[in-house]
Amino acid sequence: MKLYIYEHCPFCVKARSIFGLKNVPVSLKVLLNDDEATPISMVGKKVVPILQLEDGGYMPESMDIVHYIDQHYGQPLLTGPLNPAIAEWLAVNHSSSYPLVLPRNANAPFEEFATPAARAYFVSKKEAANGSFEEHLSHTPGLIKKVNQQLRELAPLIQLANACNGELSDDDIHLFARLRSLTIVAGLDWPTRVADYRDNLAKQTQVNLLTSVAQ
Ligand SMILES: N[C@@H](CCC(=O)N[C@@H](CS)C(=O)NCC(=O)O)C(=O)O
Repeated sequence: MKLYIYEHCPFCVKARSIFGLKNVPVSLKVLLNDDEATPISMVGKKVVPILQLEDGGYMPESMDIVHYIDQHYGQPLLTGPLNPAIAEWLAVNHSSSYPLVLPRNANAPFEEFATPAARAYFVSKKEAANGSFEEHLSHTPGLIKKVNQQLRELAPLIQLANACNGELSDDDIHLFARLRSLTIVAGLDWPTRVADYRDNLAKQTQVNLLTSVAQ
C-alpha cells in the first residue's frame, strides 16, 4: 500500500499512526504542495492523505483510513474508551495552536515544499484563508502562554504514557496528531506527563516529531 501525504499535515499523521501502531508496511509518498493534478486524478479533489489500497483503489479521509487498517489488518487495536474531555481540549486548543503552527510549517524544510513554487502555493492559499502569517507570528508570546496553560490542563487527562485513556482509542490518534504539530513551536513548556506521552506515541506510531525543525 502507498500513502500520499504532506509531512506537516496532521490528518496525514493520523493515517500514518495506524500503520506504525500495527506495524503494517506502507510506503509514504510526499506530494508537492502545488501538485493539484495527482490527488484530483485519484479522488477527485486536492487533498491528502490518500491511501492507495492493495487492489489499486484509492481511499481519502484520515479516519476512514485509520478505521479501515485497524479493522482489516490483525486484531483491532483502537478498542479503548473515548474521553469527551480530550475532544473538548482539542477543540479549545485549536484556535491557539493553529496560528502558531501554520506560519512555522510554511518555513520548514518539508518535502512538500521542495520547490519555491510549492511553498509559495501554500503561503498564498493559507494566508487567503487564515490571514497574514506576519500577523500570526506577532502574536507568538501571547499564544505560547495560552498553549502552555492548555498543556498544563491536559496533563491530568493523560492516564498512561502509551494511551491517553488507559487503552488505545481514536482519542490517541487525534491527540498525538495535535501534539506532533505543536512540536514545531520552539519555546513551549511541556509538562513531563504530556512530553512522556508525546514521545511514547511517536515511538509507537513510528511518526517523527518536528523538534529538530522547531522555530
Ligand atoms: N477530512 C480530511 C481533511 C484532510 C485535509 O484537510 N488535508 C489538507 C492537508 S493538512 C489538504 O489536503 N488541504 C488541501 C491543500 O492543502 O491544498 C481528512 O481527515 O483526511
